Amino acid sequence: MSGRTLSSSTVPPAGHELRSVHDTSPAARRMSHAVRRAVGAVAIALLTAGLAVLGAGPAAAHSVLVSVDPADGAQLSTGPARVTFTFNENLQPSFPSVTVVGPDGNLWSEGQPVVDGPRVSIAVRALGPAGKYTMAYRVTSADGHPVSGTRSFTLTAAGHGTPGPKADAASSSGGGGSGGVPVWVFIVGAVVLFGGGLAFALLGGKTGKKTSKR
Ligand SMILES: [Cu+2]
Repeated sequence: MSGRTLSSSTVPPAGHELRSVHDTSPAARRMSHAVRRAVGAVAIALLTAGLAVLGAGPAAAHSVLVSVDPADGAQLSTGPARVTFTFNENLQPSFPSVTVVGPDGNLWSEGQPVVDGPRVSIAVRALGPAGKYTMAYRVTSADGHPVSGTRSFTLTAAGHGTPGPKADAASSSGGGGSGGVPVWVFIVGAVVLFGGGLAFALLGGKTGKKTSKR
């Protein structure tokens, strides 16, 4: 009996509620539409934000090295004419650097690196000593960030080529030589300035004390 009364008492209100929803004024209906739209907009915003966060990795990533010729770890009996790094997208042509450094620490690449779409390459001399040659790249990614790395191949039979300059000397003269004032000049300058300021402050303090005493 109680169950029946419960059901009979609950059903009418439900129907009433339903009816009342249908009977709402146009203004109220517009309100609910607006709310639904707002909720939908928020949901879409959250979803796109989530996707953006998820997509941030790949979308904002640097250009990625896809392959190198000769292949990383290759065993070669004769040296390659060029070393070519290929990336997943076109590189920016600014400030590319590609070097091939031999087991003797000498530079075996020569000339300037060439950027061609997704590739950057450099000419290589006839090689010298057998052993590991390190191929290094530093390029400007499509997104403007620099990317760099090294790969290597092994020359199994010594060649008769003549090396370029020492890799260290070449890189330091290229990087620091034109850079101008070395760091130690700034350090000495800072020490002199600081020391001078300190001496002035101390002397000034002493004379101040003396004059105040008198
Ligand atoms: Cu980047």
